Amino acid sequence: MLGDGAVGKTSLVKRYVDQTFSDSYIATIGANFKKKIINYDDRGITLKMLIGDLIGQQGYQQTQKANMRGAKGALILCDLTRPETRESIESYWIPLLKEVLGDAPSMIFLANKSDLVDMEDEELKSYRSELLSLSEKYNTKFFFTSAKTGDNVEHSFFDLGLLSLNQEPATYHSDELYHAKEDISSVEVLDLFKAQLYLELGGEEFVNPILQAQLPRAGIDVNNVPTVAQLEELNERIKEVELDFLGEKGANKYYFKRKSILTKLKG
Ligand code: G3D
Ligand code: MG
Repeated sequence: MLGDGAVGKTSLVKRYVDQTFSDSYIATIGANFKKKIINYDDRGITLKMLIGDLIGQQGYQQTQKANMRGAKGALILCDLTRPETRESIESYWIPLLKEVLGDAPSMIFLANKSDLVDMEDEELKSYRSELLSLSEKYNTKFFFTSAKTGDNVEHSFFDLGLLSLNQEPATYHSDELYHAKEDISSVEVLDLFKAQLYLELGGEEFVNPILQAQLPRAGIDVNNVPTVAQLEELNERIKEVELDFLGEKGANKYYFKRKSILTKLKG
């Protein structure tokens, strides 16, 4: 767990391992270690994860480096209410991690305390786009997390575990989906539709038959680039399917989320 002081490293580990959150802040001196077992049932893998929660105050480099040794990956946190903590990811934490682990460490960036900010806020939009370009630059991903509500906490450790095993995380998580980049191609839209179904239904084996049936009905052939009208038609058709197992309310919710993905389409 890396990141400046008070970004929420200790709280996030506590939330993940002990399922608790407390508001009293005691600065970590040195490092604390906790264990967690993760079962990747679909891959037949059980991972025993040792989580090192390090002192975040900059300057304690010897302590920090000593505790990074042997690590298989890192969650690097910043605090959504303090933009300067995001800047230290690149100016301080990545260089330090690379010194110890070599050029391409497994890492995921976390923007923590999402419960304290309004996600639609203009300032937040620029924060988000900074994070997006940071994660693209380092060929990884980021999550908005909250140790208080637990939002995306499981996803973060789950995916870091996979990266540490040199395994590709399975698919998008909801955060990336619904905060999709602007100006995406129609193929990317279709890919996100698929990812959304995957999330909602929990696996390829459920998603593929639905798409196999619905794509031709919307006139989509995966060998050709889909048109906007075809994607809109597909959205309608997926909604029909979802009505069956989600009911009106649930089906509508996802229908509008996909519609919002469609608005990101280039042109
Ligand atoms: P650190 O280990 O990175 O130094 P801590 O950070 O986990 O000790 O957290 C520092 C402060 O931020 C604590 O509050 C903690 O409760 C708060 N905090 C951590 N994560 C979150 C979060 O997701 N949401 C909110 N609202 N607060 C969070 P205090 O008030 O004791 O300083
Ligand atoms: Mg701490």
